Amino acid sequence: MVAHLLYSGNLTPPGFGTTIAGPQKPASTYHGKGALPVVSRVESMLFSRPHRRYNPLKDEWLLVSPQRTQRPWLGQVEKRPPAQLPQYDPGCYLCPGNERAGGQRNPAYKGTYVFTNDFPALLPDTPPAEYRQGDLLWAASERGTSRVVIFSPRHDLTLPQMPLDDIRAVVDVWAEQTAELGALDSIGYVQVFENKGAAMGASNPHPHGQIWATEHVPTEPAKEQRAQARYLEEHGSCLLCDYLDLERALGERIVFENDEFTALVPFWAVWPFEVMLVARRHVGSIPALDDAARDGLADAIKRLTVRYDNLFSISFPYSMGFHQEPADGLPHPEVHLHAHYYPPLLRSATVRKFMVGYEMLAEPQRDLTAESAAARLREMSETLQH
Ligand code: H2U
Ligand code: ZN
Repeated sequence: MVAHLLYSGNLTPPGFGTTIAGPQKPASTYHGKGALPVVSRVESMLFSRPHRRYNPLKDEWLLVSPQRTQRPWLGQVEKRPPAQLPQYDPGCYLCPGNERAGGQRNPAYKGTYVFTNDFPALLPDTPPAEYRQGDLLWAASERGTSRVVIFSPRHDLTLPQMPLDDIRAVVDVWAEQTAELGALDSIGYVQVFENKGAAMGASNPHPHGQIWATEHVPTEPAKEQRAQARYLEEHGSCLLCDYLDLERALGERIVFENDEFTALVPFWAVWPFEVMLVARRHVGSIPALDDAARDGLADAIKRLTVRYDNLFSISFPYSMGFHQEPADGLPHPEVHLHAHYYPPLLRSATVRKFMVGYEMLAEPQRDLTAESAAARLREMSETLQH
């Protein structure tokens, strides 16, 4: 029998009420602010057994199997990241003054440093072209550029180890780059991201991220933009503003917050310790953040990444990135700036979650509930312990 929830809100997904997609239409309605929904019975009945959760940002479902967290692990174990690195590595292609793999030499930069990727995935001068055979074979040229953003001249630091002012400088670079690239006629979207740690494919421990700017809005932000636009149309309010109100009222998935950003494990999290940093005031892009909000973002990044490092006492790997409004010059009231953190580690420094089998063929699945992940992260100290 399907458990009928005691609560549901104005986030009621389109699949609700149908027999295939999820629970039936719920009894009460939450309007974003005010009375708290009753969740205790739901938690014990539903959340401790296999269930599906809806991701309203992507309009997708995932499977949660909380009863599996105790299963034994005889599979691959990850290498622990090296503990001690030199401040300067003569063999590093990102350290100041060194030659890069492409033959160019980095200047003796003192803070952040941005350069065009020597092996770019996108090229600015790609001539426009399209190939199409009916609805089955379709290809189109894509203009764009890929840049590398070095966060610090120090080879041995990571964001959680950097002083707050230096993280703020990284936020400013993201904002400048988004504005500069977004102003180009050929660019429709600016994707800011960071792969941290070998487990996520980062090619070098020197603290850096990347920016790929493209002509079209890529698949993931486009999916979110569509869902946010539909929500705005149906509810007359912003999806993430309403979601934030709801999560702040419930509290159980909030990790921490400052005046500008809230860090939470989304109800629909897929990666074990997935976190979203959500701007507390409605804003569409990194350049649109004012001075206080940029400080708030730097503070939230530091506090989150320190908690991550403390979780398994290692430099915690993840892929993170921002979702912001398209750079098409049009108003996008539906888009609410946020960052996703997707860390692969599951239960220790060496055991990771694999997105294989069922995830590749059916839908994402997780064992640990979002609520227990949030509780673990809430317990972590905001002072680096190693
Ligand atoms: P990761 O975020 O995956 O570590 O990628 C770093 C980027 O740096 C990668 O895209 C680029 C690679 O192409 N790179 C250079 O542009 N110049 C170099 O000398 C080596 C790496
Ligand atoms: Zn280096």
